[in-house]
Amino acid sequence: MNEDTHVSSEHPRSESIRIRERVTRHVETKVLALAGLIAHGRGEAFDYILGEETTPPAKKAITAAAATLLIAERPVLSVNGNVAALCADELVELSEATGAALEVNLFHRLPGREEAIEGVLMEAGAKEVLGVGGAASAKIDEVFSDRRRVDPRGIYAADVVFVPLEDGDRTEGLIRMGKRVITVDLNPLSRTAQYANITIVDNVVRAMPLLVSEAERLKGEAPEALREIVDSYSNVEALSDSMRIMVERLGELSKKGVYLEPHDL
Ligand code: PTJ
Repeated sequence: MNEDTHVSSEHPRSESIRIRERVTRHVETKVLALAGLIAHGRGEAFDYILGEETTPPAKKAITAAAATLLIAERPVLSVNGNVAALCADELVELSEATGAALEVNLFHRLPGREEAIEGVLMEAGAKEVLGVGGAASAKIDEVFSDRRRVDPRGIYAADVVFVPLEDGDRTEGLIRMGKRVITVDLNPLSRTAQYANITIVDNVVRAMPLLVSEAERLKGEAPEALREIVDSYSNVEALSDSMRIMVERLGELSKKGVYLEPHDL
């Protein structure tokens, strides 16, 4: 048994259940919005189709994302409830590796949530967290949710914003403001996945450690080499390849119908 869970590690879906238990627990701590559970379930469904592993197009997107963050002048990592619940440690590590600021930015700004997320990040080693309470005093025009409230020292002034597991319209708002947007989204059809400059179609739980190690690996490279990585990346190609992997996988499985080995019945 794992101390995080009441489910045995022998259970065929133990990792997925352990993650579910983590997000569920974070509803109680106020880190996660209730809607975050629905978002998580949607992600899981796409992950099933993807085959629950990091694909070659996701790896390319991760490399381009690391290079983009490293050459940015004012990069910011936007943190919502789901990402804080799932990868607080890696967010802090990525912030340290790239010099990006951490900013809480929520769709559901319910009382106590910003502070709860700030607490989780601080516990993971963050030195400063932007966007909490009155600090989110600037507004992004044409965004019609609480996400419009941003920190003038953070997202408002950023040139590159990392917005993992984002909902709809803010990505468009940020792009209209001239910022470059990087996202992680298992659903390549979502508005954010479609509008971002770099879309990592992968589970954030798998993508974040890879993004941190890629940022550490590329840290010493010359800016021209990093620029070359960014310029040669195509998000259209990455999305197209990710969708093709899903279609091909389903195509193969559909030939079998039953693809799991039967247990002794
Ligand atoms: O904490 P808040 O208030 O800012 O709210 C955060 C959520 C996630 C609830 C909010 O942004 C939301 O409603 O998002 P959506 O519109 O459900 O979009 C989230 C996207 O993330 C969906 O396309 C999911 O498929 C995707 N997703 C969910 N879990 C994962 C994921 N992508 C990668 N890894 C995951 N673990």
